[in-house]
Amino acid sequence: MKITNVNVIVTAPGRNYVLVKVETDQAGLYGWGDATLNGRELAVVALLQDHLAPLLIGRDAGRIEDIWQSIFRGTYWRGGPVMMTALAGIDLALWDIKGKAAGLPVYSLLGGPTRAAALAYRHCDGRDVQEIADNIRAAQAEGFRVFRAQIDVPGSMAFPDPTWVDRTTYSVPFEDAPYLRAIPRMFEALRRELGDEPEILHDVHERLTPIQASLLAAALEPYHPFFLEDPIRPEHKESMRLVRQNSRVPLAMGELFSHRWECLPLITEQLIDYVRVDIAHIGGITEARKIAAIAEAYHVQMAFHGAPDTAPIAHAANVHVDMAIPNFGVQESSIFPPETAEVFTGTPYFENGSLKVTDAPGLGTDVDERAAARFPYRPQEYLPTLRRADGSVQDW
Ligand code: CS2
Ligand code: MG
Repeated sequence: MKITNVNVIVTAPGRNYVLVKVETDQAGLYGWGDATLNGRELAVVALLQDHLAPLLIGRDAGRIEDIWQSIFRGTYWRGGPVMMTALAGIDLALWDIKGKAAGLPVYSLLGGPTRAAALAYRHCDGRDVQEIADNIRAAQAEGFRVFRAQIDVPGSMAFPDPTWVDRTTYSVPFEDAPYLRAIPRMFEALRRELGDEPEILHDVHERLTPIQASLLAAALEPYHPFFLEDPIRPEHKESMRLVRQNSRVPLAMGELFSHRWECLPLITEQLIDYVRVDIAHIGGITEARKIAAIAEAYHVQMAFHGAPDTAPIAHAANVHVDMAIPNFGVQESSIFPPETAEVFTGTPYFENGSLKVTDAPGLGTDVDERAAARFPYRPQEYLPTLRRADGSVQDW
C-alpha cells in the first residue's frame, strides 16, 4: 500500500480549510486529513507541499506510527502549531486509509466502541443573559445537556464574533475588571433563569492572570460550572497551581498545545480535569490517543477542541477517538454553514445531544473536490486581536 501522491487542497465553504488527500497505489484507496490552522493556513500548505509531501511518496501508508515519528523527530524541527497541524493532516489521512483498507471505522481500529455516542456541548453565546438563556433552551429542545455560555461585556467583548471585528485593525477592546464582574453575574442569572440542571461551561480564553483566574473560579463555585476553560495563558502551565489551590471548579485547558509534552504537568499534577487539545493541531489521532492514555492514569478526561475553524474531517476524527477511549468527558461541537455540506459528506451527526459517526470504513468522511474548487481561499481571515484601553495587546 504505497503512497503515490499527497495533494493539498484549500477550500472555503463558509471559512478556510486546508485538506490533505493521500493517494495510494491501490485503485480507489485514498484518505482525507484536515490541516487547517486558523489565520495561518498558507504556512501549513507550504510546509506540506514543499517539505513534507516529498518525504511521503513511496512510503507504506500502513506504517502510520513510523511516518509520524519520521516527521515529528526525523525532520529535526519539532512541535509548534504549523508543523503539528501539517502532521495532523497527514496522520488523519493515513488512519482514514487504514480503516478503508480494513473495511472498519477508525474507532474499531482503536479498540472498538466504549460508548454509544459522544456527549456534545453546544455554543450558546449571546450579547446578554436573555439571549444566552434562549439559546440554551433551544439547544435543550434538541436534546443537548451541556452548553457553553459566553457573553458580550460592554466596552469589552468577552468573546467577539469575528464578524464584529474591525477588519482594518482586527482589534476589539477588552478590559479585565468589567469581565471579572460580568461572568459571575452571568452564571447567577442563568442559574436563576434555568435552574441547576443545565451543565454550563465558560471559556476564559487565556485572558486572566493566575490570581484573577483564581478569584473567578472561586466566585463561580456556587453555580457549579461544568468546567472553566483556558483560565490563564498557556505559556507557564505551572501557574495553574494557583487556580487549582483556590477553587473546586473543574478546569480545562489545551487547545493551544502542540503535543503531549505540553499537557504533562497539567495532567500529572492533576491541575486540570479536562484536556482540550485540538486533534488537528497536535499531530492527529496517533498523538490524541497517547494524550488520552496519559490522562486516563490521572483521572483526567478528554474534551477535544471542536470549534468551527477546523474542517468536519477533524470533527469526525474527534468522535472516532471519543468513541474508543475510556476517559471521554465531552465533545465540543459546531454548526457548519450549509455550503459546508456541498464539500464534505459522511460527517458526524447529532442524536439527542450527542455526536455519532457512521460505521463507514475509515473516518467516514469524503470530499467533493469539484465542489471544493467552487469555494476559493479567503485571504486575511485572521483571528481578532484584543487591545486594552491603554492600547496594549491582550490575549484573544
Ligand atoms: C475557542 C475557539 O471553541 C473554543 O474553545 O477557544 O473557538 C478558538 O477561539 C478558536 O479555535 C481560535 O481559532
Ligand atoms: Mg477555547
